Amino acid sequence: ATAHNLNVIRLNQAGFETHGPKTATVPNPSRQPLDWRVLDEAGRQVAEGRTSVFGEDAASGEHVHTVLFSDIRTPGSAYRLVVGDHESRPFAISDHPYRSLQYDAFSYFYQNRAGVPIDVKHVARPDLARPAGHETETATCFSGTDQLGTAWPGCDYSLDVKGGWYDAGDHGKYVVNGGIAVWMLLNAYERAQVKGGQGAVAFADGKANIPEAGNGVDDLLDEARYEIEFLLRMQIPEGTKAMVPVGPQRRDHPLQLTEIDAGGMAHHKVHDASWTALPTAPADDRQRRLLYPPSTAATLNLAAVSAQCARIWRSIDLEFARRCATASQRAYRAALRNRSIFAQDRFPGGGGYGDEDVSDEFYWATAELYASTGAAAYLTALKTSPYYLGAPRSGSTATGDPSWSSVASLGSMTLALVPSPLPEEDRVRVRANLAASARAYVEEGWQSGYGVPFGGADYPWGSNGAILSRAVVLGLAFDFTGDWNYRNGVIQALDYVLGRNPLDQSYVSGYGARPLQNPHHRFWAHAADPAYPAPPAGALSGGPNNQSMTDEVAKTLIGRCRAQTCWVDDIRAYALNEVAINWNAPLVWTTAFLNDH
Ligand code: 9MR
Repeated sequence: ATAHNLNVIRLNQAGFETHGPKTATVPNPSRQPLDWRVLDEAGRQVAEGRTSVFGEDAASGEHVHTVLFSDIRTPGSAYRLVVGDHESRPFAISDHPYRSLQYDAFSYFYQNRAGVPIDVKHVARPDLARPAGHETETATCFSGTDQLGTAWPGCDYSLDVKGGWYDAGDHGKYVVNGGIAVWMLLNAYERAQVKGGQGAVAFADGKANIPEAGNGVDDLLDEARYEIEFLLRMQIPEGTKAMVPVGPQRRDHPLQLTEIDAGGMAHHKVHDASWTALPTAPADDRQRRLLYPPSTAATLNLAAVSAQCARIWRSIDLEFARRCATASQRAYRAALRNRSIFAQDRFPGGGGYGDEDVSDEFYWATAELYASTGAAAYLTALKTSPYYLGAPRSGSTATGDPSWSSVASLGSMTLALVPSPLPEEDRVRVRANLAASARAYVEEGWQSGYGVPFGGADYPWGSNGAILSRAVVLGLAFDFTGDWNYRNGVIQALDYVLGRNPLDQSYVSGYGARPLQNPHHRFWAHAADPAYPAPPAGALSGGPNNQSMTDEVAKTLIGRCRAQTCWVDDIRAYALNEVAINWNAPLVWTTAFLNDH
């Protein structure tokens, strides 16, 4: 779309809560406030006022005004906001504007399952059904020479690593990203259990359209378990040796490999020998699937998530809970033995997800194990961590942003939320630190012309996921403090991804007047080949990225966009417009949170 197609009044295209905050942003050079009014369906004026002149906004590059019209508290389907000569699109006000999005965002996970057919009964359109991809997936280790000249010997075992979710638009499965995504879904479950009420039954058995509905177990847990079973399969059997790079190494050089006792470690990832073409339906992939070396990060990620699994399933399926507990302890021990084995981005065919600082992963895994077992030894270990209770670190908020490479906040959220023998004063402190992060995010929202709780003039790969992951911290901070600024911050984040942004774009498929349509996805690839389906509703684009503009579309924008405008709805634009499990998970979390009141 070109600029003249855009509506200059930018607001959440999916609608507003009856009693919630209602804000819009209008780019306009005027230094003086402008008159605004809101009309109802019949064209009657229901509110009026004057804009606030925000001024120059760094992330959009615009001079903007903001409009606050929260006082309209009558549900309606087609209000319009008028500012000067401009009229917004019709927007709705309703009690639960996020109810269907919660389930559509959740369905993303089912529809990206590997190893099983996607059944027409469980999708919104027949063309979204597909045969199973990678139905059998017994993989052995990469052998041969990597892109930077390391000779890898391979391994003398293979693992059955079927199942789980595809990571994103590609067919890879990566333990660290699978782990944080499943953790976030399970955290939504744990949060709802602690709080009780409506949220605790939102994903009760039969509420979601997945094959397991009716099996007596909460649907959210069924979906999460599908991924956990895969993560457990990535763990290396005891008594197994592996060749790995030990310690920091030169990034641009062949690696020095050493043999280790790898039992209990997790392989970092499994993917094809080379990237599958776009489009490729999962069932049509004929390439070899390979395991890539174990890493400390993946191992601790597995330790963390399987500990969370152990405590949740204890009352639901004891056998599974025990399997998780055993896997967690094995992984944790293996990581303590092999503390600095880092994944290296040097293999063709998949993403890197490399991370050479695993101090936060140690903290997270230890926190999960402590919350699950209450064993004092874990608390002792936690107290030696620089992240304990979200201790401030330079350059970031008290608890740090949640992301695949930065997981300390996940540990802090668990310590703050989950009942455990944690000393009361420590629980108070970790909650206060989460609230301090939330407060910082809210303040960044005040510094943003579009109200987004993500300041600064630079937006990273997956910025929409980063923003919604902050909104998870905001949501928990609201639960802990009752401060409505934090709940409003969650709404501001959703307002932004649903249309209150300089591109006038809903980044969620199927929602809003200008929804995401052409995500980078190998099956939802209608934009590349009409034989493939368009995306289902409820998928979130990675979003604007002015930091690593690596794909062919993004490259054409370098130097020609400001952070929030470095985006195109183009299937080729993997650095801007891919969809991914770690971005859809906070979309589920935040919509479930808002629906729970
Ligand atoms: O989300 C990841 C982002 O933080 C990285 O900057 C980027 C480049 O390494 O990779 C992103 O993850 C991709 C992964 O490597 C492969 N599957 C698709 C993921 C989303 O784009």
